[in-house]
Amino acid sequence: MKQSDVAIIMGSQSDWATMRHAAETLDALEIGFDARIVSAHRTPDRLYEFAKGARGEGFKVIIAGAGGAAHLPGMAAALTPLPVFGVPVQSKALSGQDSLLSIVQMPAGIPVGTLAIGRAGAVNAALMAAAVLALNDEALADRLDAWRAKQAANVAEKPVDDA
Ligand code: RP5
Repeated sequence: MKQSDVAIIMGSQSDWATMRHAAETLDALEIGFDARIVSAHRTPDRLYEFAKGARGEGFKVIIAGAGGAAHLPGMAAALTPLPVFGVPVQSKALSGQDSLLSIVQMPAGIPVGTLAIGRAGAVNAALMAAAVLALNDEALADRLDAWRAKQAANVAEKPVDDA
C-alpha cells in the first residue's frame, strides 16, 4: 500500500463534497493520502489525538477543511509542527466568508497556509502539498510539471460561443 504523505481532515461529512477535490488532485499526482473526519467542535479529543500523532503516523503535510466557525486548521496547526493548509468550506449562511476569516487570520507564531473558499482552495491545497513534497522527490516534481503543462495545453487560444 502507498505511504500516506498527506492527511486530509475535515470538520464534517458535509465537507467531503469540497475536500474530495483535494483528494482527486492528490490521486492525479499519485500522492498517497488518508482522509478523515475530525471536528474541532464535535470531536475535540479526536482532533487532539490525530494532530499530536500526525507526524508519528508518517504524515508530512496536513490539509484541513472546515466551514463556519472553522477552528480545525488553526487548532491542528497549534498541535503539530507539520505544515497545515486550510481550506475554507463554503458555508450556507455566509457563503464561506465566515470560514475564510476563521482560518486566515492566525496570530503570529502558528501559521496556517490559507487557500481560497471552496473547490479552488481544495485543489490548490493539494497542489501546495505536492509542491512541498516535490522538494524532496524528483519523480513527483516531474509529475507536477507534467500536470501544469497539461493544464496549460488545455487552455484554448480563442474563446468560442458555446463552450
Ligand atoms: C463545520 O461545520 C464543518 O466543517 C462544516 O463545514 C460545518 C457544518 O457541519 P454540518 O452541520 O454539515 O455537519 O464544523
